[in-house]
Amino acid sequence: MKHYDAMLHVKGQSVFTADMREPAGTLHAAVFTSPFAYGKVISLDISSAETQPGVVRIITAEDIPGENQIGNIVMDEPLLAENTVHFTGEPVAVVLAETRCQACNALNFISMEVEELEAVIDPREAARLGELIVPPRTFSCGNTEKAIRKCAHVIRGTAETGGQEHLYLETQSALCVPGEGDALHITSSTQGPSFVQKIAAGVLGLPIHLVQVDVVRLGGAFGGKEDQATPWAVMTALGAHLTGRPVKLVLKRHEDLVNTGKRHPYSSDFTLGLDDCGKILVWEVDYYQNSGAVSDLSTAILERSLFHCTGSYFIPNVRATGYCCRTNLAPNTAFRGFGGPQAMFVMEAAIHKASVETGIPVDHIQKMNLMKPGERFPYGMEFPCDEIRSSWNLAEELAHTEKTRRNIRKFNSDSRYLKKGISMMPVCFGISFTSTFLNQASALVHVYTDGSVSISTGAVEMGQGVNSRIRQVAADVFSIPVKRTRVESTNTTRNANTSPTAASSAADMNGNAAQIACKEIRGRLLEVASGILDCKVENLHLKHSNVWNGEKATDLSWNQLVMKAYMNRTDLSSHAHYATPGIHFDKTTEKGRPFAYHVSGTAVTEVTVDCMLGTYRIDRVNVVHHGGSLLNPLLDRGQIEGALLQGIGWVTMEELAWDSRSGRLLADTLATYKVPDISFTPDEVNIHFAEGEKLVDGVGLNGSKAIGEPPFMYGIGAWFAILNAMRASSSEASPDYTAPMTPEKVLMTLTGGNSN
Ligand code: LUZ
Ligand code: MOS
Repeated sequence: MKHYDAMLHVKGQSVFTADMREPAGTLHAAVFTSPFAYGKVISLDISSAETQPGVVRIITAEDIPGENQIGNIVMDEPLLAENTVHFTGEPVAVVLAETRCQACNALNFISMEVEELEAVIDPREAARLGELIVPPRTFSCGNTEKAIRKCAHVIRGTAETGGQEHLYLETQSALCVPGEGDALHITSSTQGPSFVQKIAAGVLGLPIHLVQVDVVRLGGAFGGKEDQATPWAVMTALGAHLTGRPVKLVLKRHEDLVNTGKRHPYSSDFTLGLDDCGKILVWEVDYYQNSGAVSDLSTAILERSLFHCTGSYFIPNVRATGYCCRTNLAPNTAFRGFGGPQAMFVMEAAIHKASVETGIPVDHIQKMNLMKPGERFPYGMEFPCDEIRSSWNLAEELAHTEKTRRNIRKFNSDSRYLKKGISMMPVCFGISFTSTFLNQASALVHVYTDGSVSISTGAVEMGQGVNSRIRQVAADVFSIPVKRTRVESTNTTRNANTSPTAASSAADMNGNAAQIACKEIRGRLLEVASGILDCKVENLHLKHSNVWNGEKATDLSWNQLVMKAYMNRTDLSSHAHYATPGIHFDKTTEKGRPFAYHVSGTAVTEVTVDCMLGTYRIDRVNVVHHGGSLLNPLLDRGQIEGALLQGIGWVTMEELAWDSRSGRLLADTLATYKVPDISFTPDEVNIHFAEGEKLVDGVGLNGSKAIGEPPFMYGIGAWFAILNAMRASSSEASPDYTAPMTPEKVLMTLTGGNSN
């Protein structure tokens, strides 16, 4: 089973938004953004830019016919800044010109006077100033105050994780073509076509049905196009609405890096209480989330941090509080894991610190506290299976951890500058949008008279292969070759009110919707077959592109059946809706069953650190992953490899830095923002899929589990493996639990220097 886009990709035939053939008369947009992190706008002068060659129109906030509002959860985000600018890179004006060069050139002639205000970029500072987007939120269970008194060890500390640039290959892009009357057709590189549709309608003051949004595929997204594709698409809609001409906007890489939000940096305080054997009794944590200048998805991301505050461990007494801190950075946003990785890093840091302070080996503390079947998460949901412990045990076996540790000790005692390290990273990630209402999807299936099949769903193909999975499911229901099916572009006119392709749930939900629709058509077709063959419908089924009666193939082929059904005036189309069953959550008590299920696994990471240079190599990662009964092992493997490396990048070399005064992003080119490349890829990545929990019918997709996000968190193990190696060089290597662990930081820590 191949990823069906692979052939188009290697031939360069895949169409991305920027590749779309532009209709005659298309205008090109460029966006003037704030050069200031925070300030009152005194004046904005566009007059000289308007006279530049090719410029047709310049749009500012006052031209917006509807509401200047693109917020999705909290309504605090203007499309174009009005009286105040809140971050460097905030859109202020949109230039429309005949060519892209002319539009970009005109940006240089716009001038804005701003009375600068003091920018805040540190989340704790923002919290001190009372700059919270929403009131703090707390999840709790048991009684931490009482239980802490019984603890033999109380470990306190702080942990920090940095942001992360999505670095999707395709930058944010959109093309809007005006239609009849006020109708608009937007092609957008978005994960959430219905969001773009709704928000474009609101900004233009139009009913939603006048705006059609279409998505063919994205060149990667990773969460960066869940909310943040919207403004650019809406700008093209605004331009097309105001000029009556098509408008195209494709961000340059530098613009994309500077103007769009990242993974949220977190700064956290923790208290971990253990008994004298290392059993964890108490977990208290405060997350200071650097939300950026407006809310975007920050509140939902913080919520997921709270859900994952205990990582893969059972802890009876918990109090976790999160603060969405408003700062003068570009609004931080969804990124694979969605607040989960940030929370899990804090948990692992606390366990590591407990090991340092108590002398109990870190893997002993981890192992003895892993979640067991029947135990409950702080939010009340029961963990039904034993996949965390079983993946851990199997990972120890496959990586020969005992022998490997011996070898590492031997190596380290013989080697002066090169030191090896190892870590275990258990992962348990909840599957479903934490906002219950988003857990719905729809599909529209047509069977044409030649027997070919067309499927439309709300899922967006972004390289992850969701279309391949959906085609597999449809081909399976009809028992026809996959090549007889096609997944259409994601389009708001065919599938309405859809959730974004996010939360690892798109294949599960849209695949189930497609399956329901296909089964509906199959039922009708078998009724027709029973009339033709004069036999009971219960005995008939489809197999190998043919109708079968019990164990025997009949003379009726798939193609003939479809044609006969059509001549009989049978409906060969179906629309279906899927809503994830059995989930609910009560935000007043913060208890419920928010997830359809959990995905669990364990990674064992081995590294070598050059303690003279501070550089490191990831030697080997062994992963045991519980993926259910795999629908497409090749795609699953690809998702795990990609997520693992992306996770390793986050905790090792990917370092975002902002100028602390101006709030300007310093790592704003690929020369200064480093991501893992092929030569940094671990020498050996072994992925072992393990079967485990059997999902009930209609949960997961044909027994397979979601794959998109959970493996990202295996990468966190790299940070702890590097620390482990550093401590072999110097047991004084002070673990300050700050990610990323860049080579500079390794070197400075080992030489006692200051990494700043
Ligand atoms: N997006 C969202 C997500 O809106 N809600 C979620 O719970 C979520 N989880 C993971 C990734 N994206
Ligand atoms: Mo996401 S972080 O868009 O699933």
